[in-house]
Amino acid sequence: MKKHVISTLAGAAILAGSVSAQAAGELNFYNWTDYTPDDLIEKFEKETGINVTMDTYDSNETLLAKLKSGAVGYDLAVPSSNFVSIMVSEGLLEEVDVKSMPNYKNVDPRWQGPAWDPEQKYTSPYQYGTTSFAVRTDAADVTCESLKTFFEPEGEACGNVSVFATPEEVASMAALYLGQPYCDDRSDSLKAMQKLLQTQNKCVKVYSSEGMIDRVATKTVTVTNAWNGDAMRARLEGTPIEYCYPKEGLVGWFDSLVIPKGAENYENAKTFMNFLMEPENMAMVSNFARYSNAIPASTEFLDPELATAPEANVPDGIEVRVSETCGPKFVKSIDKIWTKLRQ
Ligand code: SPD
Repeated sequence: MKKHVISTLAGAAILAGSVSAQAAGELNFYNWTDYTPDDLIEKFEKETGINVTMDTYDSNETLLAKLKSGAVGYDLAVPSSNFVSIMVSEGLLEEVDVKSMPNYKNVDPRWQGPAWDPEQKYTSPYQYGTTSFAVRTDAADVTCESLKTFFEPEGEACGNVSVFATPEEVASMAALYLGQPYCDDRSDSLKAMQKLLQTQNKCVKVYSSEGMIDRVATKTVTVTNAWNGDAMRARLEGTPIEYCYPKEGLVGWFDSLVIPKGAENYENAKTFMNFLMEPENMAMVSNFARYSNAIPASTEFLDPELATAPEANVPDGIEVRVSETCGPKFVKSIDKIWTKLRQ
């Protein structure tokens, strides 16, 4: 009996030990769909012995809601710049001294201490790019010239449009088209935005922030909301697609790694942040997802077509207006407009 007690205790101790040893070797990574290369994760696991579990989301709104729900269990996530300040002010992120990491020296000085994290206390760089729309070049009634094609499509294009499933980015594009500042919560501006989104709604086939590459490849839609990297991937896979630089401009964004509050594997998350600031590793991300990154020395490892790709090079004279963190009045209003639109 005694032996049993001892062995039970020993077993419990071993179990406790093995649980914590296992916990020390885990990393739960929550990232946008189709944004993390498998070979990068395999390399990280091989180099560090840390086992990575992936989960994905479709938008900043989904990520924010998940972190706010408290039911997290994630050690790393990738919000866009305009959501970082919301997460910081709501106490959803762990502090992490990114500047003291060995590979921080590899970050382009112009992206060190960025506006959304001036002391680099919460974020390390992932990728950056633009949001616009793309068209099938073999389709009727589509042109890249203006955001009109996206918001007020005509002819055969109407009924064949795909739009992101969350309001934040669509509202920013609508602001560009309407000539408004971002986050404009004046009632006339909100009314104009609502009217425009209702007009567009009549021509929308799909609201989704995922699966754009397949929908365009199969010609399920001929006009689609798009991030530049996804559009480049679609083109390289043989789809006749053009990423549009409309005269009204594009939305710019920068995605970063952050550690959610209470992350169980905080040290492993830091290890990944540092790992990703290694030029060769960051190049693996850009070669897969086809966006720009903030590690200049990664250039020598990048696929050559990235440097010259039309999707990665904004033509002269086209404005890229970086997305902003909107105030509560605007967020509430646009959520209401969006909910009504999607009923
Ligand atoms: N395939 C997923 C790409 C995610 C890019 N991030 C977009 C941020 C938009 N604000």
